[in-house]
Amino acid sequence: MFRSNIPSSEITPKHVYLSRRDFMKAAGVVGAGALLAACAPNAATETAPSVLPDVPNTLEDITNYNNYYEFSTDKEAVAPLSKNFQTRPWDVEVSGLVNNPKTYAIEDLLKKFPQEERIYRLRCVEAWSMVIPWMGFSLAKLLTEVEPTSDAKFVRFEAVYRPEEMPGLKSPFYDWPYQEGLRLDEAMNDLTLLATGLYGNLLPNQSGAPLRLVVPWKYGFKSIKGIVKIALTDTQPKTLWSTASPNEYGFYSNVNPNVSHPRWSQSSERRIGDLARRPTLMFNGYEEQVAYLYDGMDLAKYY
Ligand SMILES: Nc1nc2c(c(=O)[nH]1)N[C@H]1C(S)=C(S)[C@@H](COP(=O)(O)O)O[C@H]1N2
Ligand SMILES: [Mo]
Repeated sequence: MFRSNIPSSEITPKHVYLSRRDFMKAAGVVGAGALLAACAPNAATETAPSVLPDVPNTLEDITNYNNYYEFSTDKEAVAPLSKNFQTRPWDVEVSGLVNNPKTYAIEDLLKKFPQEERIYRLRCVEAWSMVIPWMGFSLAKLLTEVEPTSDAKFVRFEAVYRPEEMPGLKSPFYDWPYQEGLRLDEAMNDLTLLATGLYGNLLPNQSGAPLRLVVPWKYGFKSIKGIVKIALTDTQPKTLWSTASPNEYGFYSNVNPNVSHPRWSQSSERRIGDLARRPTLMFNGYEEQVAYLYDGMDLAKYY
């Protein structure tokens, strides 16, 4: 199911996706779990999930089970609470250690960079996951245009802060605005996406409209929504989650089944819409594309 680098010209605007249940039926997956369970009763729950295919989640699931703490910590409340959030006009400031700082209106970004579809797994740190057909463009394209200087080592992202429209911002537990960061080489990897759409349409508010990051090999919280600022820096940026709870959330936050969260295991996950759990894959299954970024690093130390 994984596709990337598909030119927008090759994408049919209205996709027809098999429903999850139809796909499972067609693939004959229904019986596989039972079969494996019979062969290896003790390992049944750990073994059976690995045969489950990566089917895109429904738009219904993707847009009614969201983490967006500026609105609410209740995943099902984000959709209704964000319904009237205003995403136009919307400017994105790209600044810091770059030769060509620029503020882009969202329309300019949509016009300037061809939008391609990327079907990515999103693995939340809470041990659930989804498969999401995004639309967007590689962050690398935008960074190349603003030209990071030779001093630039990191990219800092800042989300919109609008307390009058975002009731969750009243929470005193977090250091608002939501911010995130990547090392420059992580940001330049082609997988790193600035997402503008979902299932061929513009992003719904609850998914981070009009612009959010998607870093598919990292825990979901790195994929910051409602981006208004992108800045190149020479020091590692602060992030909301590592500030809130540094021993639970580090700067890197690469999906790693071998490094537990202090309060729960990360070795398996529940795919929204599936009954059985499945094993969590190193780098969320994108090891081949991103492992080189961490050569020689102790990933238990740099979690
Ligand atoms: N601005 C902002 N971005 C955010 C969050 C948030 O609370 N605020 N939550 C993060 C978390 S924890 C996850 S798992 C993903 C969820 O993205 P989704 O709702 O599109 O699945 O968004 C991330 N981006
Ligand atoms: Mo998350």
